[in-house]
Amino acid sequence: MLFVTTIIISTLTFAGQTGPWDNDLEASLFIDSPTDIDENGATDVADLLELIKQWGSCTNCSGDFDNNDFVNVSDLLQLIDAWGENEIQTLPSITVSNAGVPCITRGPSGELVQMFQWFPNGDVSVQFIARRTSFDEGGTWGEIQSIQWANDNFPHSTPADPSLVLLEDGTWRLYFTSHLIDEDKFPATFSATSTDGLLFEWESGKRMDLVTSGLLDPSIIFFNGEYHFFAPRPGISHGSIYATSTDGITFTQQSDIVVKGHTDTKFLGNPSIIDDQLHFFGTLEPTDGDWGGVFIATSDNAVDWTVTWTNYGEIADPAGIQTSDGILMFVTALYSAEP
Ligand SMILES: [Ca+2]
Ligand SMILES: [Ca+2]
Repeated sequence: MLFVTTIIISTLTFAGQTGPWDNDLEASLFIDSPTDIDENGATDVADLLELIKQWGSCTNCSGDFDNNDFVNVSDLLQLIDAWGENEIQTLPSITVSNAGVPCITRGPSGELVQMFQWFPNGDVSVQFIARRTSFDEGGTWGEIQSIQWANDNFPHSTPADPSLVLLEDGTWRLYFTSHLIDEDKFPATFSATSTDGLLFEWESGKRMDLVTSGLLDPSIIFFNGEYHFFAPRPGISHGSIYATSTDGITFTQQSDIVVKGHTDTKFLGNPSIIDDQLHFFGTLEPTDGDWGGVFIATSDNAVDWTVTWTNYGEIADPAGIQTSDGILMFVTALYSAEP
């Protein structure tokens, strides 16, 4: 929840914003390069050393870029030609205006399913969680639809901060922030289930809350046999509130996550599994001004994290997913008239 609503008061307001709808959802693609053998985002010395190790006759080898069963000069020349950071492509054609706070996951048929908060009239009076899907690895997207609710005839704030999880049986659970107006002092994390990813039914109770403050921006993922819950701790510039669950319903809070050596990597964003490793796409706490930027960190156990990429700028609250072309990342960006 980056935004101020009448009910949930965000701690963030952003420079240049005239309202909470004043954002774009912008996409970029980290294009995989075959010469980045160790997949660290660049073709560099480690890849060169690996290629040299494979030098000579070599079948099914990662350094045999032209697949001729030899790692030799032609592969070396290709590696040298690609030397440096992998290409990052911006994708303005799939920008969504007046939107932010994305999540993205795969559906039962391998399609990409994205959710976000949408202010379709450029007006805060109409806002909801919307979704769209892509069946071509993010190249093109279907119509934006508002998700529907089957049983929400009780007083609560507008659901926000979607985090969508595909369950083992092909149905969905959506985690989100809301606030039961008659019952609770603070917003907390709730959940809803759905068979089609469009019509959702609230589940009873809360999935997570804090006793002394609101809990915003939850993100949940199933990894290594359990559900992992992340959310920025209100007022803290780095790390994450952290909880685990075996069923996705009852979460046990663990010690907060601290990213060693970093004071600005806030777990406002989304986790994703890339090459079997847990990644977190998070938000850099601003040091000067109101927008800090975004980061990517990796972990094998969800507790110990290594920051692998940072981008400082007027962006926040990202989500990413592995596609056939690389890593597709969405960020919440300050609205620009010509995306
Ligand atoms: Ca590399
Ligand atoms: Ca070769």
